[in-house]
Amino acid sequence: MKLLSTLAISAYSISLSFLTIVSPVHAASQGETNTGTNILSDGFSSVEGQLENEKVDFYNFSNFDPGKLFTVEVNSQSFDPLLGQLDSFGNIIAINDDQSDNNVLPILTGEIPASGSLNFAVSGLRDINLKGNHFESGLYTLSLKTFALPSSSTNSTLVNGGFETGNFNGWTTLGSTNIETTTFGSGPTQGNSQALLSTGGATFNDSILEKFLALEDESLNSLGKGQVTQGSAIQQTFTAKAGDILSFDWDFLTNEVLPPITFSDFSFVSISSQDNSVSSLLALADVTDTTSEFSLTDFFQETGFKTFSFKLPTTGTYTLGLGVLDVGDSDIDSGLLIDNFKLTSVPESTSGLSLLGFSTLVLLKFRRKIYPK
Ligand SMILES: [Ca+2]
Ligand SMILES: [Ca+2]
Ligand SMILES: [Ca+2]
Repeated sequence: MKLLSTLAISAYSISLSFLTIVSPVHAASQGETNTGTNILSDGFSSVEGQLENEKVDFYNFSNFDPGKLFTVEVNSQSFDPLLGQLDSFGNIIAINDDQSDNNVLPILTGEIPASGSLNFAVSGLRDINLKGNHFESGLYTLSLKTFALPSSSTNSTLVNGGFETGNFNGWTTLGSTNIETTTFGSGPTQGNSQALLSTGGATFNDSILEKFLALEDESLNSLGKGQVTQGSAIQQTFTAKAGDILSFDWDFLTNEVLPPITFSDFSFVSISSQDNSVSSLLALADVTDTTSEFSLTDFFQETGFKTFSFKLPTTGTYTLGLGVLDVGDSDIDSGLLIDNFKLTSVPESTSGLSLLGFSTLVLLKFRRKIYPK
């Protein structure tokens, strides 16, 4: 309700050579709906607009809670839009033309700044400098959603590890995440459902993902794959016993075709324990690992499914995170299929032997990295 009473939206349009205010400044007050502006519920607003060719429409949304996250997107049936975010001085902060490799509608995400206000520009395709260099026109809807950074509760054990509920029950997600079936073209490895994380769609930048997964600042860049731009992640917090083996199946997919190797999108896993005895972040695969296999999915290439396993050293609460990231730029999507998450209890006396039964090389490599000291 706070949003209803304080949200203010203003809109104006700029042509190539001069500034014209094409619609009066909107100031939404409680219980009032301005023409074309719908403040539907707490955290969600939408504005109907009409773009003219060689023009750019600007919007200001204010009085939001700083630190909350936002997703803003433009939908149009009649033209190919582009979306920009500007700072309070009018400098371009972010531009998106197409939200994914197979969707030309734009989407932007981020954190609401200290000012509590957000500035957006709607233009036509390829007008990346917001100068009105386009010949697109027609009706569109600008939709803005704000929400708090999702946080997870602790499950008594790992739940919904195969996504057979058909949703993310038990998990917490941030970004572009979907449940997929066999029609996707690869997997699942267990049951009928699996999860797909993607770098296309409503993805978030690395610092927001690090906050979401309780990782240190810059830790995703520190994996050495290049400058991370955006991605998606899921996590689950659960309790486990000492010696339990956590395992899951994963398949990294990408449309990135080498070269250039600078855009080495990759996927990762993070495991941490509440007692800090485990604090681990590992790359699962990057684009260089996918060249050998042609994919039957929407992606060009994939690694094929592999199994990751990890022995949990102590009884306690663990948080498991997984993600897929764009590197270098925000173009050309990559994805991560995951399924069959399991906690396997192993009797203490046989745990060493059983451990070797899992993908030994992978496990030894990970253990070395996990216990660096
Ligand atoms: Ca577009
Ligand atoms: Ca499954
Ligand atoms: Ca990419």
